[in-house]
Amino acid sequence: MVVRNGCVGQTDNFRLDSDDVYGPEFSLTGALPTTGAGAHPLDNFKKQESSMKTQLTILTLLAGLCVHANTTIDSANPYAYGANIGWINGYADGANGMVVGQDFCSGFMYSANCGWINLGDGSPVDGQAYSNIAGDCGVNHDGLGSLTGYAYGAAIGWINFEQTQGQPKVDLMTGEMSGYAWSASCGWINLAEIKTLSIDSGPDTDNDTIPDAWEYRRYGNLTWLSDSTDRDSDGVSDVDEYLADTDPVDVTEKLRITAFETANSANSVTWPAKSTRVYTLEHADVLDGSWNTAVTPFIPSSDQNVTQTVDSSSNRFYRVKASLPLEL
Ligand SMILES: [Ca+2]
Ligand SMILES: [Ca+2]
Ligand SMILES: [Ca+2]
Ligand SMILES: [Ca+2]
Repeated sequence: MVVRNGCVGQTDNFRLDSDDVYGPEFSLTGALPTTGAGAHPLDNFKKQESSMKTQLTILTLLAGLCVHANTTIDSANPYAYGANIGWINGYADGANGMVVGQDFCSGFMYSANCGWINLGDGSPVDGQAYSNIAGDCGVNHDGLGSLTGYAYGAAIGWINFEQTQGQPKVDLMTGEMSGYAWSASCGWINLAEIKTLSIDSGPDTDNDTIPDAWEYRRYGNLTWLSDSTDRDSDGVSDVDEYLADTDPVDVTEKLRITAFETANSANSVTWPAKSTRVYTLEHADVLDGSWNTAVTPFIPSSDQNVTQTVDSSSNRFYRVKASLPLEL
């Protein structure tokens, strides 16, 4: 396939063949680009809308071969930028755009200059993450915000999401991305202006509300964990263990307040926390169903016992809630 003229620095005889599994050899060279040089590339994007419509027609045919969720990308903050290829729209047409998942990404980004860029088909062979070997390629998410692996554009080849220099990342509190992806044919692509509104839970083929990837990672199959069981009999259902990302087959691990202390006229609350979840500490003076936020929601930097100092009330109830990122 011939590289489009829009990719500056490429000649029209550069070829990618269907058996080009890894694409051009990856190397990290050169300075990181700065955005916004020259005329505003968004203007350029709008001028090429007619070109995009043609591409959308083609994509409709491709989309029938695999199932994609709607994009998670904010339509108001959808753009990555490559100095050599201009803006790349993660929201795309709104139906086939980029999907940031708990374990892996899927869907497409769209470049007016370079066409559609595939982030993966949403069905890794092992159900957990793309292996990035033949037929199983895409961009993975480690659950902590870091993106790794390969996207692919028919016109520009492989785009490497790597954590050595580019360090592409999603802020799990805001959805804002940062860092760079690397294209051997087009250079660095800055992700800093893309924002995802949610983190997709991924496939749930056994319909038990527990994402299949989490079931595979925690137990290795889809049959043991379910929406009607508490497999380790710790009083927390498998579904609630997923919501708190605690081990569903370890009776000693579950979300609970493990210490409460009063010292120096302040109360402190301690609980075991995971770096994949958002925690909210709430208080109430009476148990009438209404709770107030005691500590601004946060994600701990690592799995750890968290202690939060709250107030000095001598007669108050506290509770801790775990939430999936961007689902408060
Ligand atoms: Ca499931
Ligand atoms: Ca299951
Ligand atoms: Ca349990
Ligand atoms: Ca447990």
